[in-house]
Amino acid sequence: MVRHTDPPVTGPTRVLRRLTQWCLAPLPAPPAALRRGPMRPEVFRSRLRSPRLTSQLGVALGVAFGVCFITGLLSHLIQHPPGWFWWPARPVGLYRFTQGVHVATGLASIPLLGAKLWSVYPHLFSWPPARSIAHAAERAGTGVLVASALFLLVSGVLNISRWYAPMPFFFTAGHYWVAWLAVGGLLVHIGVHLPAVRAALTRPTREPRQDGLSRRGLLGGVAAASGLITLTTVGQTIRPLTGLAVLAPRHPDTGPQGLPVNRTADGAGVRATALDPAYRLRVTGPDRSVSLDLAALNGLPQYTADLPIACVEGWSATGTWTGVRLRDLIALVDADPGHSTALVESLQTGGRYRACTVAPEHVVDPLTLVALRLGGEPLHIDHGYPARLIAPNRPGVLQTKWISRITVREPR
Ligand code: HEM
Ligand SMILES: Nc1nc2c(c(=O)[nH]1)N[C@H]1C(S)=C(S)[C@@H](COP(=O)(O)O)O[C@H]1N2
Ligand SMILES: [Mo]
Repeated sequence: MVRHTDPPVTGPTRVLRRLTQWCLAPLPAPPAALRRGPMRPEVFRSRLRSPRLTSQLGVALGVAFGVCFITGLLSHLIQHPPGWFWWPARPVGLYRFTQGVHVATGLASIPLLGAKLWSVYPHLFSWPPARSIAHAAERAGTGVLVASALFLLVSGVLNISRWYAPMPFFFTAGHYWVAWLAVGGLLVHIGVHLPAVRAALTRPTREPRQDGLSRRGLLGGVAAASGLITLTTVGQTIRPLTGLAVLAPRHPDTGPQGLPVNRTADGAGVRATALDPAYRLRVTGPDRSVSLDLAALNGLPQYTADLPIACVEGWSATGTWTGVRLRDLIALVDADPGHSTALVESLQTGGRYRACTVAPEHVVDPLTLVALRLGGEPLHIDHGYPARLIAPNRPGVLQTKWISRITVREPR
C-alpha cells in the first residue's frame, strides 16, 4: 500500500500558510499596559453608539462622497479631456454649479466624517485585532478608506484656503489619485457592511430612555454643523448668500473691478510685457497668420456677455465682458471655427495655467470672447490686460489671461 504524504510546501505558499495559522491562532491577551488604557472593559460608555447611528451617518457620508467624487472627476475630465470626452459650452454656468457642489459637499462632509469616526473608533481597540485573513484584509481596507478620506478633506480645505505650504506634492495629482483610493475603499466597505446597514436601518428601534443627548439629537447636531458650514461658505459662489460667507476663503465681490483675482500680473511676471505698447496678439492658422495690436483688436466687431469666472477652488463671480469673438479671430486666418481647436497662450512664460486648449464647441460659441473690457472699462492688468479669454461653462483655470498667441488647429 502506498501512503500519500503531502509534498513539502516551500516558498510563498509556505509563508501564506504560516501567516494563516498565525492569524487564526488564538492571540495572547493584550499587554497589560494596553489593558489599563482603552482596552479596559466598559471603557467606552456612550450609549449613543449603535449600529443604527453608524449606519445613518454612513449613508449620509456615502452620498456626500459619491457626489464629491463624481463632480471632482468631472472637473478633472474637463481639464484633461480624453478623446471620448465632450463638454458642452452651455448651460453657461454648469461648471460653476458642479464645482460649487464639489466643494460644498466636501466641506459638509467634515462633521459627518467626524461623527462617523467617533461612532466606530472603539473598534480600534478590539482584541484580537483580526479574526481571520479576510477580517484582517477588511480592516486594512477600512484603514485605507479612513486615511484617504481624511487626506481628501484636509488637502481640499488647505487648497481652497490657498495654504499650499503643508502640501509638498502637486495638490491636484495627489487629491485625484487618493480620490480613487477612497472610492475603491468605499465600494468595498459598502459591499462588506451593506447587510448590517440594512438590518440596522429596517429593524424597529426601541431606544432606551436615557438622560442627555439622544441619537436623534446627535444626528440633528451633526446636520446643523454641516448646514452651518455650508451656509457660511457657499456664498463664495451663490451671490445672494455672499453676506453670510464668513468662513469662505474668497468673497466674489472683492478685487479690482469688483472681481477676485487669482494670479496677479506681478505674480505671473507679465506687468512689463502686458503694458508694452509693442503688444501684439498673433493668430496663426494652418495657412496664414495675423498680428493685431490693441487698436486693431478694438476695431473688430465688439460683443458683450455676462459670464462667470468659476474657479476650481469653489468661488465664482459674474462679470460683464466685452471683446472680440474667438470665432471671428479664427475666421480672420481663414480657418473654420466649427471644426477648429485653438491653443491660447499667455504672455506668462512659465506656470501651469499659462495656456489652454479650446475645443470646437467652445471656439464656435458666440459667447466665447477674447475680452478687452470688464464692466465697460479696459481690463485691469490683474484681470488679464490687454486681452484675456472668457468662455461659457469653463473652469477658471482655462480662462487664460494676458493672451499673446492663438494657434488654430483644424480639423480636430
Ligand atoms: C473638504 C473637502 C474637499 C474640498 C475642499 C475639495 C476641493 C477640491 C478642489 C479645489 C479641486 C480642484 C483641483 C484643481 O483642479 O486644481 C478638487 C478636485 C477634485 N476633487 Fe476634491 N475636494 C474635497 C473633497 C473631495 C472628496 C471627498 C473627493 C472624492 C471622494 C474629491 C475628489 C476630487 C477629484 C477626483 C478632483 C479632480 C482632481 C483633478 O482635477 O485631477 N474631493 N477638489
Ligand atoms: N495666464 C494665466 N491665466 C490665468 C491664470 C494664471 O495663473 N495665468 N489663472 C487662472 C485661474 S486659476 C482663474 S480662477 C482665473 C481667474 O481670473 P481673474 O483673476 O480675472 O478673476 O484666471 C485664470 N487665468
Ligand atoms: Mo482658479
